[in-house]
Amino acid sequence: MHKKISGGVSESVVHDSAIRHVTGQAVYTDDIAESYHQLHAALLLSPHAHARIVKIDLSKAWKCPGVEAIITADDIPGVNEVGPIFPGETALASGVVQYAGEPIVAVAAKSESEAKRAVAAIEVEYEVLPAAISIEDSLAQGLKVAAEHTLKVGDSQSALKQCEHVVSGEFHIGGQDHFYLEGQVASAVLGEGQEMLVYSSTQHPSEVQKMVAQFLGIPRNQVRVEVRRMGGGFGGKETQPAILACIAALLSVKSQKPVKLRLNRDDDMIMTGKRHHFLTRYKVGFDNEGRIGALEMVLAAGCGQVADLSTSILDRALFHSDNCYFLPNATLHGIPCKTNTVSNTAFRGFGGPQGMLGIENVMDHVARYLKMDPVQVRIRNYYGTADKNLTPYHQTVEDNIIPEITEQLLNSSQYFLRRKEVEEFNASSRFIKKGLAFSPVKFGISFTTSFLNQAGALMHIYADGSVYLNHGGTEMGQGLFTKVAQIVAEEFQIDLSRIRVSATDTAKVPNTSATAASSGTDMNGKAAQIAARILKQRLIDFAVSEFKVKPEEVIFHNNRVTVGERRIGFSELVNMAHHARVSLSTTGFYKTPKIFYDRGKAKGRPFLYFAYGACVSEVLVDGLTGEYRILRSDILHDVGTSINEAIDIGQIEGAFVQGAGWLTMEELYWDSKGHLKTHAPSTYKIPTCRDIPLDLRVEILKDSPNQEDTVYRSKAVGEPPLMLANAVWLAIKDAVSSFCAPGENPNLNAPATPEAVLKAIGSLS
Ligand code: MTE
Ligand code: QUE
Ligand code: MOS
Repeated sequence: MHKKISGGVSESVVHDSAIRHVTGQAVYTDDIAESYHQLHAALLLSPHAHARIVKIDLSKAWKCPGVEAIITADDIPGVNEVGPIFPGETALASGVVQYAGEPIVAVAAKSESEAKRAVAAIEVEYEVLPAAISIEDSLAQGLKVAAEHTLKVGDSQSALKQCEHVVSGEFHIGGQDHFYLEGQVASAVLGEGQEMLVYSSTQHPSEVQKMVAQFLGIPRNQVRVEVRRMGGGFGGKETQPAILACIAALLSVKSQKPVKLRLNRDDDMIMTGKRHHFLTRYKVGFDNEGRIGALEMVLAAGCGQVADLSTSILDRALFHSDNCYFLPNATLHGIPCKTNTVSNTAFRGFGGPQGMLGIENVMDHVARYLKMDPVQVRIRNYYGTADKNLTPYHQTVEDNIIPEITEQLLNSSQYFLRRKEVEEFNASSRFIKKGLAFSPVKFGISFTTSFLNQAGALMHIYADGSVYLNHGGTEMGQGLFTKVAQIVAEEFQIDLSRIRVSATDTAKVPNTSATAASSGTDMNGKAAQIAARILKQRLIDFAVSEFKVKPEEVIFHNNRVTVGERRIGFSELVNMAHHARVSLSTTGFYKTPKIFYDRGKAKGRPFLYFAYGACVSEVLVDGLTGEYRILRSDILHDVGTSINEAIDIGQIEGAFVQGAGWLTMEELYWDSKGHLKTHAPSTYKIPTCRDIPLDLRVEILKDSPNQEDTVYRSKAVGEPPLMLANAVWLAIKDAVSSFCAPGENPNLNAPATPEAVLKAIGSLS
């Protein structure tokens, strides 16, 4: 057999920046060398949740030392607009402020502290207006950021009347701060001819380019956005970075100097959007075996002051309100509630986690009501074949592997044996109870807005045989650059070390989509593969004419090319092709096939395929304090054929722990005036190494290639495993329920903080 290349597809190579990450050599936006006349910006944020701006007095601020530029909404030469879907969303408040933390004035000065001192000298007069803070406030007043939306299959209203049992309930699902380690930052550098170069920590360079161009009133070809990496994005850097970039760019134009705007942690948490919190209400009808006959569910999403991506997020929540379960009759209704709080935005899972937790809570309610094991109820309701595979959005589920995953995981985790042990333990322990839960995951892959499913790549082979690649995706720690480079190495059959992926740059690949919806590798990997195949074909054509062989006699393997009887080094062939005047540069373009969605009819095939997984979690709950530990979590997750198992396992572990944080300890609290009280790690607790399961067992599902023609039959992995953490919340709920009589369904909200756990126990009879 041939010797293999080093770093091809399916090899667990380390992240291309791993060493730089841990040695501090990785360059983030704030680390880029500053110019000698660099300016730093600071923002004045609204102290009120809702108010009219009566007067802004900048006279004292202008007199502060070091000040070089001050801007308000009145100074914008183009349009004050950052709305990703709907117009009317501003970078700087104009006339009114709609949340506490909204930026009103920006100052650029020689140092950050001088800029902050000038901000403190700004005088603003407000006329305070009434504010809606909670989802309940918003529902009562009928405030919305966009239209309501419904998915419908069958006839839930009449079916509910036929069901043997009907139960209903409601619960709150909290939001979540992204808590990326690197905060939001943008650095604008004005070049010759008023060209604007923006270094932005963004998942969406093309959108930053578009918004900056609009803001300054110049064409997009005058704006270039570059991002080498982010210190985490998690969805928080899809739309939010445009606000900072627009402000930094305009300050740069006004001062004619480079300007950097970097938020500190408190301002970042106060000013930028988070995961949507939800109020979920349900009514479910089922038979004696726990089979669901009808479901009506209302998802009220707390969107904040403007829409941002809320409509798409609520859509995705509705699309995941079935999870793995066949609902013959369902009406799923979404309400995008407007509140005078920061506009919420994308966060890993993009509404999917909230939708999925809703139905998981329903499954639990049904099982407790019938006094059945929740696993049995779940399995009984799984999507099946033929007449049991239609989703509420009328896509059929054709790649369902959740039954196999379930069987394998229940066995490997010894679920039923441990269920007995938990019951025995609980029978003999009065104040400390154990809880055990199983939860499946099915997550739809593709942007549900079909046109976003496109990606591009730019590839050069230099005459020495080294390969330079740029694609539209951004690196935020998820390992995208590494995976795409592995794909290119595999295509050319050359070592990974010969491939360089350069910083994402709007001048190299234009009009890109956000790196989001977990589809970074699916799409950019394909675009790079297409580019590589174009160049490879040119090399084959060259070899065929040069050496008079048939195309099939040209074979790439282990850094060499076999051409008939000859063996030529890859770089040698490249150099020969160059001398024969063969073009060694190309673009690659990919668009996801098969997908479409008619939002008006709420029908279509929004997803190319589904990613699956399941988790069993066991917890220990102290009924006197509400405190708990996750004792053990077993995960079996589907990544199709893995491009890099080490990276995939990292994604599964990271997403699961992030999900567990969301559902257990991360609590956002706004007071009645709309001030976020949890705006620093002192009051907002993310999971640390002490909070992960004492025993965490992660397995990738073996021999499960993607049924669809994705790159090397892999599956997206970025978001789906976050929802495995539903099992942790359900396990806590299971422990809570053992403090009460059989058949009762405790009313537990998310996050299940110790306070929420105590409240749920206290609410029981
Ligand atoms: N992993 C790390 N380390 N950092 C991140 O910011 N973002 C997640 C996920 N994994 C994120 C991450 C989110 S929200 C998405 S959509 C995907 O990565 C995006 O990258 P991908 O499509 O290349 O998987
Ligand atoms: C998942 C996502 C996104 C999505 C849909 C998904 C996402 C995103 C958008 C979006 C939709 C409409 C727009 C736009 C963006 O949709 O991240 O600019 O006009 O940005 O299912 O992750
Ligand atoms: Mo991820 S929420 O789609 O950036």
